[in-house]
Amino acid sequence: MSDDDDIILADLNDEDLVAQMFDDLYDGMKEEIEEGVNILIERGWEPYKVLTEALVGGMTIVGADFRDGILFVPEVLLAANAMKGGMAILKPLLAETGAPTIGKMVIGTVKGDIHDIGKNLVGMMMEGAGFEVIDLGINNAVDGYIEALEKEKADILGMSALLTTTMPYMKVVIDTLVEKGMREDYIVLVGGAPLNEEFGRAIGADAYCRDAAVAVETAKTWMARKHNRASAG
Ligand code: B1M
Repeated sequence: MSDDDDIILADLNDEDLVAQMFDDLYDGMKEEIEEGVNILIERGWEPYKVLTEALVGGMTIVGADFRDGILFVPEVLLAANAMKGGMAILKPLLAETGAPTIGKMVIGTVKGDIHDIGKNLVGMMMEGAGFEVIDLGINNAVDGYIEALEKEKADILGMSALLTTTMPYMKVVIDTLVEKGMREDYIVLVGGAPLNEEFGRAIGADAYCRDAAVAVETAKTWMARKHNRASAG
């Protein structure tokens, strides 16, 4: 991509600019993404269109290649960071225009666990896919999750655990949701290296997500089901 140095983004037409932004996002070029976003906004693009067509479109390619083992964590973190740069410009504009988000997720690493790289990646990819993400950080006790779910009127609870000693805490959170009669109000997705599908099922989660790309796809699927249920009922 050495030719990229010679490309003047402002000289490209919209279609070529978006294609170039896909490449730049893939290559984790944050400044170029920020510049591209600013150019599209100056050309009169709605912030939501910039988000979905230029950023989410690019991130979909990154997510697919991550899932297929073509891209690895460092590259995805760079792409996510570039995306965050673009999103930081769009965030206040989106808030002004009231553009719809696909859904709202509260996510956090469970009590006793301070690993947050994977959770952060999931949060970024979810934001990239158009979800609003409330990140509770690390070492979250059940009360913190429940308070946030209620306060934020979230659709999805995402929990992360990287230790075999902390993953059982996810069941504590889900059991508490059941006890409080709140379990059916939320889609519960879990992830983290030591988990697997069987564990996800055993603790009563809706789905285990192997990685960030799967988390995005799973969240979209479950949100569509939720909307279908709501419109049927
Ligand atoms: Co720790 N650590 N660590 N560690 N650490 C592991 C997890 C370990 C497997 C290393 C090993 O021994 N081989 C091991 C756990 C063993 C076990 O439980 N059986 C371990 C240990 C033992 C420990 C300590 C106990 C070490 C010690 O102090 N003696 C300690 C525990 C601290 C604590 O939490 N209380 C500890 C500390 C640390 C650091 C602080 C040094 C650092 C964390 C830094 C940070 O996160 N800011 C760290 C790191 C970096 C690791 C390894 C090397 C890498 C984890 C990582 O970031 N992976 C890890 C070894 C490993 O996993 N290979 C290890 C990259 C990340 C992108 O992947 O987190 O799996 P991952 O996330 C993926 C998916 O799992 C999924 O999507 C992500 C993106 O694709 N996903 C979700 C994750 N969360 C999700 C949530 C979702 C959906 C999907 O919600 C919907």
